[in-house]
Amino acid sequence: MKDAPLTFSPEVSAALTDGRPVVALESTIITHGMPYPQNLEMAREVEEVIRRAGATPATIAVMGGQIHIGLTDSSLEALAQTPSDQAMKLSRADLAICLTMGRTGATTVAATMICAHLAGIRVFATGGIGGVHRGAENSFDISADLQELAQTPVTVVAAGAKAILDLPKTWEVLETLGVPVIAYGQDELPAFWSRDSGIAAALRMDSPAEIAASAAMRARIGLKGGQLVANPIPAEAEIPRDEIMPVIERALSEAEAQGIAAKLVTPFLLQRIFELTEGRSLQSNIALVMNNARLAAGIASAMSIEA
Ligand code: PSU
Repeated sequence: MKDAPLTFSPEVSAALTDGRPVVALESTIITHGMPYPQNLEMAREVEEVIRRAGATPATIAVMGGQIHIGLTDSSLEALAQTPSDQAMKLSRADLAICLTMGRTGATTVAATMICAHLAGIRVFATGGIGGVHRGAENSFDISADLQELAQTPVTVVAAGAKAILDLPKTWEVLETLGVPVIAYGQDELPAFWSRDSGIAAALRMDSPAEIAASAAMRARIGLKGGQLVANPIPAEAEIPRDEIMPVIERALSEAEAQGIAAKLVTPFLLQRIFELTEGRSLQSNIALVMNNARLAAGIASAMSIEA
């Protein structure tokens, strides 16, 4: 893909040239996932967490017809201040169109995986992936993140799928698509704001080295697609399931009553849950992102030792 319109920051370019560990970060979480200024603080802090853990952060976004791999602080700030209705929320379907039109676009998990792979980055940290929305049997609303995990070879570290989704159906679809969902350090799948989902994990790993080795093995046996590492939120930051579930139910019924659909559903729900928990959900979200970034840096380091 030598013609791909990629612009690397000097920091990321040097790390990739030297074969040092790099962790990709998405930008939809900045434009559509969190309010300003907490989104900017989170975006800066997660980069620092990755640097402190010995890897190089590469926040990815589309601006001026280029896929930016690693953003300057002023670009990060501009993106964080862009109203959510002015930045495109990019998935596989709209990435090329955003580039062609020269618009500003924030990459979701799916689009970030595509861009990371183009750039030669094998690990990506986020908060929670998209998945099967509740009521999908009628709406057919299933995030393109799931298909992307099935076809693009990037290891994604998340705190599970966001608990606003239908989690059992999300894990079923991933299984059907052949995506390994690896619970990190526990036997149960995590549920974003909560450590436990009540769903047993089929796969479990306990170290970055094992996760790096399984990514390498997938390549050796010619399996396409990535891996999802489901990393539980730290105990001190979690909102237990019995506390968060009624809040989620209320936000979901408000979304339904207001006819919120398609790409607007996830941002609407995150915002309402933020309001209903008086900001606590955002603090948890930030804590789990940092935790995922640390683990991703460990996996990227293990991969660069292996390579
Ligand atoms: N993680 C978060 N907050 C977010 C997201 C991830 O902590 O807002 C974003 C990701 O970009 C993911 C998107 O791809 O939410 C899922 O959106 P949807 O459900 O519309 O596919």
